[in-house]
This record gives sequence, C-alpha cells and structure tokens, in this order.
Amino acid sequence: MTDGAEIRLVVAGAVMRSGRLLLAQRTYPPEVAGRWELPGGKAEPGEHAAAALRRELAEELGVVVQPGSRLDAEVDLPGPMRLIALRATLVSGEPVAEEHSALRWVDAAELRQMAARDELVAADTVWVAQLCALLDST
Ligand code: 9L3
Ligand code: MG
Repeated sequence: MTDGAEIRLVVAGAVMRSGRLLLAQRTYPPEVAGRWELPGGKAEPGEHAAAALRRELAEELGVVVQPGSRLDAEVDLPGPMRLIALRATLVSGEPVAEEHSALRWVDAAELRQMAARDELVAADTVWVAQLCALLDST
C-alpha cells in the first residue's frame, strides 16, 4: 500500500473546565476562516491519538493537557482524513491562541447558539449534542 492510500488521523480536543468548553477560531483555509472548532490537528504516522492531541494542543495553545475518553462521533474528511475528538483536561498553562485568531470558553447554551448560527466548523457540529450533554451534567 502506498502512503497516499492511508487515511490520516486528525485529533480534536474537547477541553472542558467548570462547565465550559474551549473553542478556537480558525484562521485558515479561507473557506473556514472565522469559524470555531475544537482545537487539534493531524497525527503523525504511527502516533497515537492521545499523544497527537497532547502535542497539537501544546503547539496551538501552549498548554499541557491530559487526554481522556473519545467522543462518540467521527467524521471522514477529504484527504482522506478521519477526524475524532478526545475529551481533555488542562494540566498546566492557560490557553493562548498561538495559531488561531481567538479563543473562548462556552457553556452549553452558547455552544447550541453558535451551532444554530452556523458559526462552527461544519465537521465539528457532529459533537454538539454530546458536548452539550456533558457540559450540562458538569
Ligand atoms: N479539522 C476539523 N475540525 C477540527 C480540527 C482540529 C481539524 N476540530 C480539519 C481541518 C483540516 C484538518 O482537519 O482540514 C486538519 O486540521 P489542522 O491540522 O488544519 O488543524
Ligand atoms: Mg490545528
């Protein structure tokens, strides 16, 4: 099998603290710039999801996180890539937007409102219901 035939894993982090979820505003590509996502990025070949998330959130946000359980939904993206999300908690540092245009902490009501207003990256909308349930139970 050639490398080109392999599906690249993309790992996003659902970082939650005190009933709020961390969202990050994308700067690229132009078609999604301005929309909000769960921060994260591509795993290196052979890199486990949790390790990829720790590395990506260190690079993008300057924080150390503890990855946790996986959210139910996964999304196939062009590339081909497969997008998954892991819950995560902050271990140290306060997130800074190193690669995003802004960060915000949202509660369930704000997350629902952003989804309804089409302010989220399309792929990430698969997790809204589960995230709202998790936030509401915190
Ligand atoms: N992506 C979608 N939702 C997310 C993340 C972290 C990533 N929450 C998509 C955008 C890109 C691809 O996955 O097409 C790789 O992500 P990145 O490396 O550009 O962050
Ligand atoms: Mg990224």
